[in-house]
Amino acid sequence: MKKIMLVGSVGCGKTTLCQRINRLEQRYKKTQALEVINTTIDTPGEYLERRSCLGSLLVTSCEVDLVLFLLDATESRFMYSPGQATSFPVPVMGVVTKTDLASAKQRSDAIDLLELAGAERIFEVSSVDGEGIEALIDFLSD
Ligand SMILES: Nc1nc2c(ncn2[C@@H]2O[C@H](COP(=O)(O)OP(=O)(O)OP(=O)(O)O)[C@@H](O)[C@H]2O)c(=O)[nH]1
Ligand SMILES: [Mg+2]
Repeated sequence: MKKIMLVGSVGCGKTTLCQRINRLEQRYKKTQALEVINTTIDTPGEYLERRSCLGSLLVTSCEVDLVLFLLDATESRFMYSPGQATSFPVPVMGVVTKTDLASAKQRSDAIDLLELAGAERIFEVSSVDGEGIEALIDFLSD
């Protein structure tokens, strides 16, 4: 399994996805600090949202093979900068989350925004109904 770090704004579904890809029980827990779960590093949404914390994400990304930029398809805020992926020393993939709640337009807008942020490849997932989870796990298992 590739080592990954999950990045995304508060409540976008990082911890829930982390539980899903590590086949753990689904349990809500607010992320307060960087947390290592097997080969996954979960991060608090505040680290992306507070510009002063961005350095911590960059330093920690040196420990992983891949960074995943998550974006909640139903969220109107966009916390990534255009091309932000290029500031990371490892490849960045995009993950559109909460597809079970999103319209087709919200999903395609989220894909466009993750491309704008510089994500190389984009996955669409729902941690609730399981859409896209196996495809993501397969990709991470390569
Ligand atoms: N419907 C739906 N809800 C989801 C999905 N993923 C997460 N949620 C819900 O969204 C809320 C926030 O999920 P978290 O995984 O805690 O979000 P997070 O990105 O880890 O948030 P922080 O730790 O605060 O940065 C929870 O109530 C989850 O149950 C999804 O795919 N579909
Ligand atoms: Mg969390």
